[in-house]
Amino acid sequence: MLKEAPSARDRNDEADTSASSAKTAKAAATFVKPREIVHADAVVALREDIRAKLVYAIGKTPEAARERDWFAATALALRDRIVDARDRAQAGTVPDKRVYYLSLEFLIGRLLSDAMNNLGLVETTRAALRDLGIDLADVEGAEPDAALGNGGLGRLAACFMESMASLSIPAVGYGIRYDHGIFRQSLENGWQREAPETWLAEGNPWEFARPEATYTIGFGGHVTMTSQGDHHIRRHWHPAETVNAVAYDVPIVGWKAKHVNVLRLWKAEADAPVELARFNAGDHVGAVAGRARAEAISRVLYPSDSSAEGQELRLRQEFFFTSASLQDLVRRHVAERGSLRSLPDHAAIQLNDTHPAIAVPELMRILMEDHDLPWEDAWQITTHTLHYTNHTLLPEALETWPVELMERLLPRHMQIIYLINWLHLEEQSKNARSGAFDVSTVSLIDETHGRRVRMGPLAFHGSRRVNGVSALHSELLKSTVFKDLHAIEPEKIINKTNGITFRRWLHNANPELTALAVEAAGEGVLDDPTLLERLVPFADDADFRKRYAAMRKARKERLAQVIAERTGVTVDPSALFDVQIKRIHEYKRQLLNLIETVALYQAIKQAPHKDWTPRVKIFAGKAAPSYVQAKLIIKLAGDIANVVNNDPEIGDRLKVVFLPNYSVSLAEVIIPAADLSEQISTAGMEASGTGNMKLALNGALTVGTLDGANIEIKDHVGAENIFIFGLDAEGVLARVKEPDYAAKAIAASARLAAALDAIGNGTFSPDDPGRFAPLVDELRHGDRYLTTVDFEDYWRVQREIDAAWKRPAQWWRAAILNTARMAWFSSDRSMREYAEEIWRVKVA
Ligand code: 26V
Repeated sequence: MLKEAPSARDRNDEADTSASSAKTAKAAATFVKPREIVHADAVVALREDIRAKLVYAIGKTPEAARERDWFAATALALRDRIVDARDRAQAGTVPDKRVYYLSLEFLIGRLLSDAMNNLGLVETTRAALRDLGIDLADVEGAEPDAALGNGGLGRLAACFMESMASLSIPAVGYGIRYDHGIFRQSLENGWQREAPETWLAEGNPWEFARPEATYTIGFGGHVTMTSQGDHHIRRHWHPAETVNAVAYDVPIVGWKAKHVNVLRLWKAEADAPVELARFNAGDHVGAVAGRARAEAISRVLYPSDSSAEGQELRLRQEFFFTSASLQDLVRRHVAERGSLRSLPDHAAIQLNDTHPAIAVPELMRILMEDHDLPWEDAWQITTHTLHYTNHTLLPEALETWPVELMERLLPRHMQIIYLINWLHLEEQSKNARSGAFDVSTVSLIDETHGRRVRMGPLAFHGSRRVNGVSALHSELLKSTVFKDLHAIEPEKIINKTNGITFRRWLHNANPELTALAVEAAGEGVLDDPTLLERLVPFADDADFRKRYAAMRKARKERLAQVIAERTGVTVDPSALFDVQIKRIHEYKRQLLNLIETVALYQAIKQAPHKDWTPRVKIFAGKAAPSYVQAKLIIKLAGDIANVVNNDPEIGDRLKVVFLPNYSVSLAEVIIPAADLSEQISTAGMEASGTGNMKLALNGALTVGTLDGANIEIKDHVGAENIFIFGLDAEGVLARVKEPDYAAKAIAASARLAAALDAIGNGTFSPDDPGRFAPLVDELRHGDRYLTTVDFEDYWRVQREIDAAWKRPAQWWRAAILNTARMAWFSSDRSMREYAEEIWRVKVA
């Protein structure tokens, strides 16, 4: 329940949510961009640099240049300034300790606004381009997203890279330079269609190719043994196949350009593009087949984050980038320090999920085979250098690899894993002799589904620290997936709640709100988000609330335009914008939201003259191409939208839109325009969530379950400024044990039963009445995600939200308090905690 706003008089006095667009356009114009002092000579210098890049690096005249060319020229001119900043800050210095962040995904989005903002050159660039007759917004729009990730895990890696640079933590991010990022989603008659994404089609002006940093990555082959009469048996891997990993560096500039880090992405290349012997023998096709096989490794990002499918190419990607990264950091360490024994003192490696977990045996192999260290020393170094972050508890997403595949692709690694496991189980059976401890529960090999290597336990056992990504998630790690390993090493699991970079998600995405924050809290708020707390008293200031609401209104008008352009649906910007944007997954329960939409539609139809709160339900998100139920949920959203949006009886009381091709840049448009943030996963299933943080920071009120970081958001913004509903994680565990819980929930709710009937009987799919039977049947007979169980409470809280929207003073008060109290969710805070408690690196 939202609290009363003390200075509120009556609702007409407040920033009314139905102000005319002319009025809000004027209000929007009164926002000034915060402080950048623009020096005329800096503008001229940048202008001439951009012009020179256009002419000499791109080879175009200003007259012939397209927006994409101006973007490349601008990026190149700014990249020079990033290089200068790096040389000013770091030239020739060797940091005491570096962080290596290994991630198969970096969901970066566009880099131009980040670079300009952190260089302090937003207005300078705008002015320089204006002199050239070019609009900065058009240039920004011409940058393709670097979409090298699926969702939360990849975006987190990108936020962390930006924060580490801003905190001057010496760090290298390691990943894959995919030719094709996450697929482009379009809707064909409401069905998701996937098309390849082509961000590199016109090159990448931010990157530096480093062909001198090339490593050989082996696959397959066999292992031999030698002994030099010292009773020390050495093993040698002779791969059957080798692929080159070539480095491409993207500089990441931190806030105020005080520090620059690098994101090093590996491209796979064949070591011999043409096998000459075969070519000369007349086998022209066979001579280039090896090349295609090698280069396939960095061709495309796997688009599934919902189930580990165990494909060989995926394992090749994981080993390829892990091995290249370890070889690179080992070489750097040896060059700088000589002995590898000091590796843990000067390097902290963070494994982003189990995707790089093959680092455990690969680092062992490099230390033993390439550097002749004995097993015990190699193990000591490995387990003091590696750290592992877990991002999911869902059993189907936990990686395991068939032993047979590992033996074929990585025979030496499989031997090392066997030995690690043997030593580990020996130790445990000694400890457990008295008790009834079953060592198979902590084994690195799962013998129950064929023989498979369990990558989570491998990463756990090989790491110094293991962390979850929210308080609840870390506790659940201890009591569920890693219960037995946790009992053995109770200090190993710690919590590091996720965060988001405020430079992107507040400064860049929402300059109008940033200007308000600066005005109320001072310029220091840009450096130190904890100063956002100074906005708290402004929540009770009617004039400030009015301006805050005007800011939102302006952003909603912009989003309404985007919605009209991309979906053809006209929405009223004064309606409540209710937003659910994230990957489509059953546990995230877009279906709960859609069933509530149907129930609301039916309720409006029954009482059209009631004083309904006008709502626009906005959905966006991609489904894994092989995830049949998720794709059907997208189709359902579209079918409901068609019926609801075209029902004259409904009008503007309810609109439903599904925005195609969700991306980082689309999120930057939607988030500042959201009034309500849907975070409605089944409790215990969303490890953290980070969209929840972006939306709350921008002042959307959350409707959510007690799951992931929602719990901590509630603790920070206050229980009266968030709408919590549904079972908590304990309640879920208890409820799933009750027989027929779904049938009982449906029987107890006529509203739910009617909504399910409508979906199931073809009300929204008259062309194919049985289309949604698979969704409805699953709810009636299984309902693994407790959608039916949480429905009534969700309906209740949504009606509470309807009522709250009609009290604008309270609504905007709560929104401002959300912005004011979200500072803790800055990824700077997350990175400081990792630095201090995991990596043990100093932060200035
Ligand atoms: C899992 C898999 C499974 C195998 C196939 C390929 C693949 C690709 C990615 C993933 C990662 C899924 C885990 C994930 O993205 N977790 C999300 O991590 C966010 C950052 O910690 C967190 O906020 C979300 O709650 C969590 O779902």
